[in-house]
Amino acid sequence: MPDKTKDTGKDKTDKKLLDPRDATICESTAQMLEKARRDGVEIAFDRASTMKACPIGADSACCKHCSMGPCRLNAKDPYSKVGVCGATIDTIMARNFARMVASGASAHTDHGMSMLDVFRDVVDGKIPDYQVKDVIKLEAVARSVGIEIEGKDQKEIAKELYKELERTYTQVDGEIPFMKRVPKKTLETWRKQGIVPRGAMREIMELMHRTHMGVDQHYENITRQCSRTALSDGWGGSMVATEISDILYGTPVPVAADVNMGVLKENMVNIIVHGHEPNLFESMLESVNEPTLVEAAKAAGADGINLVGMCCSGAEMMSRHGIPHAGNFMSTEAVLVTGAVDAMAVDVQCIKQGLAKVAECYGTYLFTTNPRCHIEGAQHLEFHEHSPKETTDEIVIQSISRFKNRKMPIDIPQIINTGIHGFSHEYINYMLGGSFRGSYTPLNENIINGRIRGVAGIVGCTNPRVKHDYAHVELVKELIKNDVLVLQTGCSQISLAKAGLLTPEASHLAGPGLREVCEAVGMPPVLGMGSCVDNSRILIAAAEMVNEGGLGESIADLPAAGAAPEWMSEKAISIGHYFVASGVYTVFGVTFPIVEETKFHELLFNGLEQQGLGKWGFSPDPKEMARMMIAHIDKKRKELGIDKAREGFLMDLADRREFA
Ligand code: SF4
Ligand code: MSK
Repeated sequence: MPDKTKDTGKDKTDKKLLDPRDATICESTAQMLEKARRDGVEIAFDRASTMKACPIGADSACCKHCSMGPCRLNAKDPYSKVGVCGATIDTIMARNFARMVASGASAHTDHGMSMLDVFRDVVDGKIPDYQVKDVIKLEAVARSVGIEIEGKDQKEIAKELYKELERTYTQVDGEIPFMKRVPKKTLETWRKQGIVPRGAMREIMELMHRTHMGVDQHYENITRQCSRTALSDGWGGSMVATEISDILYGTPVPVAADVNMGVLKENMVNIIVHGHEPNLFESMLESVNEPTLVEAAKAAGADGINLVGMCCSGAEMMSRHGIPHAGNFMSTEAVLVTGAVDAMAVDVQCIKQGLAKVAECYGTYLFTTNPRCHIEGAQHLEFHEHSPKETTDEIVIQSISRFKNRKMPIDIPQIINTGIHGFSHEYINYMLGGSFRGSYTPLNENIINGRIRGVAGIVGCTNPRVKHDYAHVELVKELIKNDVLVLQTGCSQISLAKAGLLTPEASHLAGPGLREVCEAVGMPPVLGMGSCVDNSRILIAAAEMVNEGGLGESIADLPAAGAAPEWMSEKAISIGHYFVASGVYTVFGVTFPIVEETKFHELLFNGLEQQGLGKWGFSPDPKEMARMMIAHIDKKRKELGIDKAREGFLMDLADRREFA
């Protein structure tokens, strides 16, 4: 632990450390970063300040795929050297990129497959604690993959759906079920390019094989398999995860929810669930409402039990049930510094190992619950879907004992932001079209008539290499100001919720056209759709917009763009690449693992678009990012012949103002 200098309250390494308000725009996180330093506790912001990123790795100009290396190439003169085996910079970068896609896709598809396992056992009556909650969704998903539902009972439909969706993972040859949801022309392009995915297991396995030393050594061919694998995530594993979660736990509809560290309560037993799979969280929701446990909490002197989410399972539970949310990825250590968290239960993905040390410093109980994710120093209490409450009840019991024996002073930043979350693509359909004529027609019409300039999906992580939350907020403000409707998921949704943009009142920050639509419908200009796996909801919304008509024939024709301005995970690369392969211009911030002016760079940033797919973009500056996305949206409007309509709308508006 670093030495403290008592008079300033700062530790001796401070010279290298960022001012907390330069590290984050989240006031709660900044306050807790200050407190952590006073307490002599190190969190990721400070680790990032003191550990410089490796410049060769940042450019992806190194390879360690065999023991003839590791080989380092020269990013400044990329064609001056090759690896010992002769691998060029393009092969090395494409292989590294492909392995990020493979890893990210594995995370989502393994999550989806776990959800499908639970669904099968629920349907077979082996898990009495969960049920099919959303029968309408069950039937809709079954119909969407071609299952005839007339005359069949719920169990029959569910069993058939399980069998069909299992192919998403295991299918050796042929197209996976959700290809039926892909707009015709997009699917034709994929068939032409040979990138229609088979089962995710096969695609990921083949991608790992191809990127082994001495196998695929053509960056274009590696990228094709990259696209196929990423599509098996977005239109496969991730989509199954979202759809099955909705079927089991309910499809989200808009709900008011509180976000930020002020949702912690000093006089209550505070339990945080952090991770990605909803099963643990759903069971915890049952446990914290168990009368005997509530009584036990009261007997320990608490006013009750306060269940709070973080990161993506938090975003999912907030969207589905309005559970309060304490913050995104970069606040998960900081929240423990409050001293108010009695227990944090984690499952999989984006769980920093650093949590264990911080939890130990503040006496918080950290529980790992999934067999895939143990952390040295954390207590492992394995969660079994067949007896879920055994684990979650035990976590609540231990949390109560920690409350009773709290030793740390409590310091909770008293900041809460209330917003509206839970815009599933089904609800967008209903909201815009009304209950009797639910459709995307009004959205398409408002895009065609120019009130809405286009649609942007702003998603992804937060990252201590850049000012936390800043790029998300600035980018989204710039987009809505320019009449671009924003759809959000994951940690980005939490950044914007903390900035107060997930409220109908935020429409005053929108341009005149978007504001008019938001005010007419009573919706925020920024629609929160759930966790990072729920990016599949954005894909479905995009497909619906194409199928509705008037905005081209493929996703690549839409006046739409995507961004992950503060990305950090391999999952984000897989998500980015499935959006690109689906036809979306996708811009990343922070850094991009590639050397510019190489053939691989040209392929990702230009060549894929010429093949009828989308393309990658990069800028660390949110204003520039917005400019790039808006220019792309305007280019698409022009190609669709609807650019004049927007000019007309803006001229009408000027007239109306003049005569007002
Ligand atoms: Fe070097 Fe080639 Fe081995 Fe990579 S595969 S470490 S480039 S020799
Ligand atoms: S949790 S992948 S930091 S969005 Fe889904 Fe957030 Fe990114 Fe993890």
